[in-house]
Order: sequence, then structure tokens, then C-alpha cells
Amino acid sequence: MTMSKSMPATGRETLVIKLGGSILYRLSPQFFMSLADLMKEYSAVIVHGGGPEITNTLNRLNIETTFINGQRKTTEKVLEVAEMMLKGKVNGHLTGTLNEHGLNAVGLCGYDAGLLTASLIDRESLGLVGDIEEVNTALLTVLISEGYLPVIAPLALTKDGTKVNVNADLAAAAIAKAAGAEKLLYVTDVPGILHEGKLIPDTTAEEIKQLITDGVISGGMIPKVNSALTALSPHLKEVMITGGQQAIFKDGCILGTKIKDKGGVA
Ligand code: X2W
Repeated sequence: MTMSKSMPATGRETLVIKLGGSILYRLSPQFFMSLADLMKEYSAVIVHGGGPEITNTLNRLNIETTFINGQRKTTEKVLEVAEMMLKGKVNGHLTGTLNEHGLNAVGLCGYDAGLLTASLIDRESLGLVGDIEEVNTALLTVLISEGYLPVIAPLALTKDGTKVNVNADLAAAAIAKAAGAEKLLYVTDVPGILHEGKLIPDTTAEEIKQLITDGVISGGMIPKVNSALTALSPHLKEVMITGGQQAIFKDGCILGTKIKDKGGVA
């Protein structure tokens, strides 16, 4: 990642929030209220998913869709649908809802003003799927310092201008790293990492590996915690997983499972 620098010039910590497609249309009033409170303390950037919307539309159009290690194989036809859903429907819906709650949201996708530059991961096996290499943090800084909330759809351009689809968890981690964010929050359809129905409030990178081996963390939570682990650094000390059907911020604290690196170094 080449354009990595701290932002913005507001003197507040930066928080990148990833809103998963599984929860996007079921976010509670408490969620929006606590997001408004959170934004009094942090500068925020939102990155959203939309996987279920893309899958439903592909199914309706009888276009085959498959995942390889949590990444959707993206042909040109699949990319067209991903664009319609992510940049069109989902981004528009989310930005509109955030603005109804007075949050000053600005909808963007990685194509805008060189916001996200990616390289193709493996065109042969995955098609048009990218890994983010550069983030135009200057654009985010301008918006944030003027009080806007950037809302980013996970699409990017390669250096030669090819459009690519990007996994939203990985996009959020890359944006958080490039922007010098102190915190990264994944909002999903469960209140955090659960063990026998109970929330694990704190965990470490080391414990997470064990929880995966023991089968406590399984399915779609595995790529999510793995992106969380890649984002941890001496600067980004905390990644949190929280649910969108509850408040995510109370008494100055973000609620959910906090993941820290044991020694503070990833
Ligand atoms: C994802 C982008 C959307 C996404 C996809 O096509 O589904 C790749 O897998 P969720 O709702 O966060 O899963 N892209 C390459 O990640 O949405």
C-alpha cells in the first residue's frame, strides 16, 4: 500500500466501519442513534457489503455464482450485477438512510477520483477480483474534515483502468490501514463472536487461531476474523465485531467482541 498516511486533521481518532450485506436492510433505530453518538467522538468512514443482494440478483438472472475462499468468482456479467447492486442499489439505500438520520453521508465507490486502486488477484481462477493496493486518502480527508461521512462501495480500478470487485471485509481492512485508522469495526448479523450462545467480549489474535481450530469460529466468521487479523498493527490496535440490531456505542465504549493483538504488534 503506497498512499498510507494518517488522517484527518480533526484531532479525533479514525474509525472504519464495515456494514455487512446480511444486516444492511435490518439495521435498528438504536444502531443509527448510537452511530450518531459515535461520530461525536470519532471521524468515521463506512465501507459496505451487499453479497446477498448480488447473489439474489444473479440467481434471478440465472447467472452462475461461486465463491473461492470467501471471494466471489467475478466474470464480466457478474461484475455488471455487482456494480448495479453495490454502487447503485445498496450504496444509494444506505446513504439515503444515513442521511435520514442526519449523518451527512456521501456515497462513493472505489472508481471515484482514484479512491481505490487494486491489482487482480488471479484472473484465471477468480476473474475480475482485486486486492486493494492504494487508497486516495486525500479525498477521504477532505470529506471528513468538512464533516461528511464517506460511504464506500467495494469496487476498485486496476492501474490500467480495469474494473474489479473487492470483498468488503478486505476492502475495509485495507482502507483502515491506508487511512491510518485506530479502530476497525465489523457490523454483522450477530452481536460478536459467540461461544455457546454467549458473547466473547475480548480476545486476541492467538486465541482466535485456537477458536478456529476448536470450531467455535466457523463459516462466514472465519474470513471476517482473518481480515481483522490482517488489519491489526501497532497503530490499529483494536478490531471489533458487533451486531447491527443493537446499539454499537454506549457510555463511550464500542460494544461487541474486541480483538487485540497480544503484544500490540501484528
Ligand atoms: C463481494 C463484494 C460484496 C461483499 C461479493 O461479490 O459478494 C467479492 O467476493 P458482504 O455482504 O460483506 O459479503 N466481493 C470479491 O463483500 O459483501
